[in-house]
Amino acid sequence: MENWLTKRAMLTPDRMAVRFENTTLTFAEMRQRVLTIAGQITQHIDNNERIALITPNNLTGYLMILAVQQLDKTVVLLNRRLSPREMTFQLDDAAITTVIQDDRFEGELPVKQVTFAEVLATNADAVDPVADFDLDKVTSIMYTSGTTGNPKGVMQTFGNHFYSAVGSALNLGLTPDDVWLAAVPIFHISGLSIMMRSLIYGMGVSLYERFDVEKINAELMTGQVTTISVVPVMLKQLLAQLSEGAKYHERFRTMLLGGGPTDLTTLEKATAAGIEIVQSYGMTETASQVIALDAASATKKLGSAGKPLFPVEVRIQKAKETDQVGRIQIKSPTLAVGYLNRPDKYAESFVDGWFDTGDMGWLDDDGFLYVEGREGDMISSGGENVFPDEIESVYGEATAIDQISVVGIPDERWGAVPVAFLSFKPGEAMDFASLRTFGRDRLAHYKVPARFFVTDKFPRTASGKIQRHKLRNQLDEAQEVK
Ligand code: S0N
Ligand code: AMP
Ligand code: MG
Ligand code: MG
Repeated sequence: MENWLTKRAMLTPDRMAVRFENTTLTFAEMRQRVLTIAGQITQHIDNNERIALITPNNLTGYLMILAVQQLDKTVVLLNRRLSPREMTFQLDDAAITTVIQDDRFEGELPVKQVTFAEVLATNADAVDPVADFDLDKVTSIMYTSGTTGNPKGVMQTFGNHFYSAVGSALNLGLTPDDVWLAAVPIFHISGLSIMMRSLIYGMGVSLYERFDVEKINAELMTGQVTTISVVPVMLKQLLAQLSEGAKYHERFRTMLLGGGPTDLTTLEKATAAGIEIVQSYGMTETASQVIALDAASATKKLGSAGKPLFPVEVRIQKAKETDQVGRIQIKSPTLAVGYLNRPDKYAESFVDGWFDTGDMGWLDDDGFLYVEGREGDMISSGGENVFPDEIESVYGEATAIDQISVVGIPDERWGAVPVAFLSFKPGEAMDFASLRTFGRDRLAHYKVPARFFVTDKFPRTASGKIQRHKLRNQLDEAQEVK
């Protein structure tokens, strides 16, 4: 397929491409900026096929992602909230020697670190854009964690992004005036998919570096934005800040909600506020939503994630014929082509050609999917996935700790947060501050347990595995570490 940026700048050069703070770029202007930055990048990198970026949602990071595409290289997008230790694993796995980072990023990494300012100050010619975007080319890699083992680099092709954008448009519709508000991170597929839709549709993006609730609510009332992607906590915050009777502009038509479970009360509040919520279900491996509600069913099927998008098939694999709930499995041209360096691990996720999501759910008689949660005690904190095993293994290295087990508990602000039950070795102890610091030095801050409880009772299965759901019942009796 012809280079999407070239094609887009030819088709609709004067349409708004992206708006960030006080800057607005048309597609023609954006193309020029991107080709210049691509030239500047070449002065800093080795002859690597992959370029790693650490960026929040700012304009420079946005243009950098597009620039990597123009260099015919693969962008490795690091979650900016990860600890240097976690990033180091990913950089090593992706064989990265140079990372390009936002000026405000502070971590020290065992690779060459080049700041955005250094890149932008470089004297270099604009590059000639690559002619084609090969649909089979791996264009982006983002890491995802699992119940066990190390994070895996999910390899997404141009074809994945293309089918994803088309599937979304066939459900949500498309107008030449569409503008999509991107406050979800561009280092996650929730945000990157908005960038890809923008190129493919010729759609404007209103980019937000911070999830500024007041500003975003205000923008949704101006009619300058037609669509926004949110995770459940964002929806909750928007609703809480919305004043009684306030209405979003009539041109605002879709709030695409995904990334984690939403409680019914929140959905009902949104409906009462007249907000058209399109609930969706998707993951990094499916290059964003693969299941989504349509606007007409939004209130009829409250709580459902919707039906498979046009290119997608879904099935529920049940353990027994009589079960209602089973494993959600997907067939889709948006399915990533693999985990970097881990073909074995990716192959294990397929059952008779169906991708096993690891999530549980059921389909009603009309074919609507209801998601019932994920195997392996995953905690969804503000749209970020947190895996107890990973936290336990990090804290297992603390010399004072004998045993530790992590569970998720409901949280007013983040939906859910991890808390830890632990026992110390004889004669040893740590206070809350040192436990917290230990975690924050090694893990993304959202993974650090919010509270710690001392216990000597770790309920186990016959095979010796700790039963986390039983530990949660001890919350009220266990002694909290202060
Ligand atoms: C909710 C967000 C925006 C909160 O971040 P905020 O308010 O900007 O925080 P900071 O100012 O950076 O930090 C303040 C303190 O808060 C802590 N913190 C930040 N985030 C979290 C969190 N998630 N949980 C717990 N704590 C958090 C910071 O650590 C800091 O504390 P200190 O100072 O102590 O360090 C932010 O979390 C956010 O952006 N969340 C969303 C992430 C996301 O997009 N997830 C989705 C991933 N999944 C997918 O992409 C697949 C689904 C998908 O594609 C999709 C999803 C949604 C909508 C549409 C789609 C689609 O299909 O297109
Ligand atoms: P990620 O790996 O960050 O892309 O997160 C994908 C995971 O988020 C899925 O495997 C689900 O566990 C969860 N998720 C996404 N959408 C929904 C939804 N609508 N309801 C419940 N969980 C969801
Ligand atoms: Mg994940
Ligand atoms: Mg995040």
